[in-house]
Order: sequence, then C-alpha cells, then structure tokens
Amino acid sequence: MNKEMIIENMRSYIEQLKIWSKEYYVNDNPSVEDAEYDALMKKLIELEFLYPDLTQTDSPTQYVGGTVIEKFEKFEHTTPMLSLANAFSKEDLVNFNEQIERNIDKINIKYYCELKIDGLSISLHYKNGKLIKGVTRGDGITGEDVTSNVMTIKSIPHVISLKNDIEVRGEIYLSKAEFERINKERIKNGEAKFANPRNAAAGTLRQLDSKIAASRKLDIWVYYFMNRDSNEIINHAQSLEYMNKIGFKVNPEGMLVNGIDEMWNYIEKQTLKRNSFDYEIDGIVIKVNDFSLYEEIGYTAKTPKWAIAYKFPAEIKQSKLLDIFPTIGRTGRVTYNAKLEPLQLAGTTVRAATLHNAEFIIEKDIRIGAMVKIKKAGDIIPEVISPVKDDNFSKLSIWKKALVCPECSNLLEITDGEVDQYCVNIDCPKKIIRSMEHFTSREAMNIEGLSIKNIEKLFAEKFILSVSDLYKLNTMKDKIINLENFGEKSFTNMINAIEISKKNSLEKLIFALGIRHVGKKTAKIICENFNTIENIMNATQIELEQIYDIGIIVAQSIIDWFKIKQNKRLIRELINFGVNMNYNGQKKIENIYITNKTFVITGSLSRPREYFQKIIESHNGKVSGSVSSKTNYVIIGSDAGSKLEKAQKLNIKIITELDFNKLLEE
Ligand code: 0OX
Repeated sequence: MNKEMIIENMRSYIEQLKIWSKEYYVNDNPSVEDAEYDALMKKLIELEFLYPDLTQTDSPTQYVGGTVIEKFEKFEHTTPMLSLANAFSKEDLVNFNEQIERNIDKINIKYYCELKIDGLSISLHYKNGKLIKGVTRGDGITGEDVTSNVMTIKSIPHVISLKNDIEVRGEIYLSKAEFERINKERIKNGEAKFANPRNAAAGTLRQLDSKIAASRKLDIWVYYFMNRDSNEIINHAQSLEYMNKIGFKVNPEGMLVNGIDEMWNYIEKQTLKRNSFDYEIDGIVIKVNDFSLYEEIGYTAKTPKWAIAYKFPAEIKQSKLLDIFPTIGRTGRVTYNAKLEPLQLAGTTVRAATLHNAEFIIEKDIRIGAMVKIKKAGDIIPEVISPVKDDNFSKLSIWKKALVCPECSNLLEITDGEVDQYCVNIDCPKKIIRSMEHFTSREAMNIEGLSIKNIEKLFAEKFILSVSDLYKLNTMKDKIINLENFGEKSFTNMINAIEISKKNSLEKLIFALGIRHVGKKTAKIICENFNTIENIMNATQIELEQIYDIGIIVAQSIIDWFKIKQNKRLIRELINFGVNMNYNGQKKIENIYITNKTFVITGSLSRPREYFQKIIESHNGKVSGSVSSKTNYVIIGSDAGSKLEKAQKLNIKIITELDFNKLLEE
C-alpha cells in the first residue's frame, strides 16, 4: 500500500466510526452492534500502529488519553464565565419576570426552560473546526486548561463542520451509574469513595494523567453558544438546535414557555421526573429566549439578568441530636453546633450541623437528645431546622446557653442590637488561631504549607503569638524541625511560602487583616483607590465614604481598625519584615465626570455595552440597568425607548456616545 492509499483507508474508517460514535454518544441511538464498532476500531488501531506518522488528528483513537502533565495552566476566559442568580419559589420567578418586563418595557417574554445539570461548567474552544482547548470555570475570569482530559470525553467532538473559531459552554457530569461503578472500584482498591457524582466528575477532570479521565465515562450537555453575532442564530432555542446539528450533545428536556404559569408547570413536571434521569440535576435554568434582548436586560458583576436558576427545595431528613457545642470564630463570635447521629443527606454523610446562635436554639426549643430536622443550606452547609416534638420530647431538659468562652473562660458578651454572643478577650487563643488561619488562607496571604494543624502546633509551642511572628519563623529552624510532624522539608516549604507572601499585592494583606465588613472585593476597591497602606491609614471617614460601594458602616469599621494600638503595631512590624504595602494592580483613573457617577446605557451603540461599562468602571463609576433619581447620565444610542423618556421626565443628563468620549478626554 502506498501512502495515499493508507491515508484513504484510515479516512474511510474514521468517517464511518465518527458516524457510529455520534449515533451512540450524542444521539443515544446506535445503528450497529458494539462488536461491529469495535472491529472497525481495531482495524484502525492496527493501521495506526503500523504507520504512526500517518495517524490523523481527528482519529477516534485519540480519545484514549495518555498525556501526563505536571500542572494545569491558567487560562483567562475570552468572556467571563458567569454564574446564575438563584430563585427558590414561584414568587422569586414572578419577580424575575417583572423586573425584565419593566427593564425592557415589553410583556409576554418567551423563556427557554432547561434542566440545571449538577456538574462542572466547561468552556470548549474550536479553531478552524478543531477542538483546541477545554477550560474549567475557575473563578469565572480565569479557569484551568484541562484540554488533555476533555479530549478523552467521547461525547465531545474533536472536529466539527463549522470552520469559524467558536466557543461553546456546557456542563461536564458523570452519570449516576458511572459514579456507582467508580466508587465500587475505589472500594475494591482501598480508596476513599467519592461523595457524589459531582465530586467524582471534578476529581476526574482534575487528573494530571489523562488515562484516568479516559477510563471514566465523563459526559457533557452543552447549553451556551458564544458566537452569537457571527451566525444567523437569533435565539437560545435556535442556538441549541444548531449546536446539536453540528455534533454537540444538547439536553432534550428543554422547552420554550410563555409566561409564568407555563414556566411553573414545566418546573412541577421536571421536579416529579427529577429522580428518573441518569444524571443529577439540582434545579431548572430559565433563560430569555431572544438574544436581541440580552444587552438591554444587562448583567450584574457575576450573573446575567436575563437568566435565573430555580433551585429545587433542599432535602430534609431527621436525626438524633447527640450534643450541642459552641465554637469561637476569628471575630470572637460564638456559633453553636449540633453533633448528630450520622445520616445521609444530599449526597454526603452528615455528622454535624450548625445551630447558628443561642437565640435560635432557645426560640426553636431545641433540646439535646431530641430528633431534629436537618437540611443543607445552599445544598452545602448542613443546618438544623427545628426539633420534632414527639412523645419523648417533653422528657428532655431545656437547653441552656453557654455563659463563658469554651476556650478562655472569659464571660461572653452580647453587643447592643445583636443576637450573637462574643468572646471579647483579645488574648483568647482560639480567636488568635482563627485569625492566623484566615491570614494565611488562599484568598488572603496565600501561605501554603501552613495547615491549621501546624498553626495550632506552632501557637501551642509559643512560636507564633500574632501573625507578624510568622515572619520570624525562619530564625527558629532548629527548634521547629524537632517538633512532631515537622521535617526539614516541610519547614523549608513553609518558610518559602511565607517569603513569597511578602510580595503579595496590598489587597491580599488588607483582606488578610480581617477588618470587619472588609471582604475580598472591598479590599480590592480600597486598594484601587488608595494604592498604599499609608494612604489607607491616613484616609478620613469622608474620603472612604466617597468611594462607590463603600458605605458608612464599612468606612467606620476601617477607621476603627486602624485606630487600635495593637493593629498599628502589627502593620509597623509587617513593614519591617519587608511585607509589600503597595497595590500592584491597576489604579482607578480619576475623572470628575465619571468617577462616583451612575450611568445608564440604552439603545444601540457602535460598540457593545460591556465596552462602555468597562471604561466607566475603570474610572470608578457605576452602570445601572434602570433610570432613577440616582442616575447621573443616560448614554443613548439609536432606538432608545422608555429609559430615555424616563430620563427626560426626571431631568437627567442625556448624552450620546460622542458626548461620552468627550467626557473621557476631559
Ligand atoms: C446547567 C447550566 C449552567 C449561561 C449564562 C449563564 C449561565 N448547570 O445546567 N449554566 C447555564 O447557563 C449559563 N445553563 C445551564 N443549563
């Protein structure tokens, strides 16, 4: 056989296998027996074995995996991978619909309802018809490049007929049957079981050896076509149909509905069918069907306003409350926890659940020894809902709250107007340990190699009494490596991680300090505006309040924190240890017309709304979806509708794109 003939043979096998594979994996409707498929596959494998150089890139043999990588590279998404706002009742959906109707000044909006698959979001990139990249959602902005594993998923086409560069997004999942099979195998191998199909899918997608992914049948449903402009696809239903036509798996349960009653009807039907699917779903996703409305309806920072996820009510079960014990958080707040007789709930074994605060336990009359109802809040954190007042209940003694801190025996206090009890002792060991845990956590100073166990140990041995002591640990090598569980290697890793943390951009430190009401996002906003620790420490209450997104309470909390003597000393010590006190990111640009002003954008403009939004936000301005007395400017394009009218009524400045550009130049 000459080269051309071999390639011709390979191609004919590949084309036939592809047709059968699509029938089997995508359409769930095979036309041949497995044996026939396997026989042809064997012929192809033999040919490729003899002529490896001629192996075709789109050969189905390429699905078997085999690449082993060291770590997953980061990949910044072309457009952020948004998540969905949640709805928990029909009322929430009515509100969702009303807000959209009000926003775009239209009624009778068509919605597309589809199952909410409980898996992991993935973004798939195709170039010139070939699958080139698969990226996880990550934090929505940056994900991990898991291409080597995605390439092993049989229901994801490696080659599609459409030659434009496209991106599709969907949900990777494991069927319930495959999850059971994997767990059985793990038990046999003496490995820990996966808690649920979602965890198993996540664990599989993050394997560095793609052979492991190939050996587990990951699957996909796609739900989002990113290249809406380049095709004549004008609505979501059409986009799904189109994606299916070019070879992607689209869930067949989706349906177009008109109005809330039809929507609710769909939800009720799918709620009843929920357990009959061979994959787990945790709700229903509802999307406006018409793409042309998306820009106008708009987005929040993390979610589109044209879609919502209705979450199924949480599963509720009963178990015996064995004990109630308080724990102390980094702020000194007391949380009460329930020790339970273990039970299976929403995919995991639950042994403990939160009881919130003493007020909650007293109000619900929860007693040790009683049967209690439990659910998982947000499907994650187990919580006790109420006691079951059965015959046995009245015989149990009424619970009494703790009066002293379980860690330092200080009297617990309740601040005016609050329900929570606090330990206010600044030397309370638990508070210190918890603050250190927060300080070193990933989102804060990201000091890897310093587990909570190590922190407790180093604290107990008096090596670290406050967070600044972390930066002195390098001088205590001889003593530390002699501690149990601390070898030379773990010591070096820990010290390296501490050293690296000195270079963090300032927002990480600001978050790490644990100032009340200053979360990750607020820390970044503060740094974007003040740039250095010195500026932050010198900022006045008024200067802080002038920043968008920082209200009176947050501003007060920042001022209060920096007033405390010990806190000032801590900052001085950190400076002396060489911890970076500057913001490395982009500083907000000041423009008197844009900074701290609210804009509404309406009508068709020469560029997408996101373009203007980005510019406005980079100047510390805000873009809102609706016109109100708080709006400073309305930017109008052609066909501006009700928002323009409203702006005129309220006497709000109306500007064109050209005017906006002029403001920018000022
Ligand atoms: C799902 C699912 C997730 C696209 C726009 C925002 C979220 N888990 O089944 N996400 C989406 O939509 C994206 N749809 C779904 N069906």
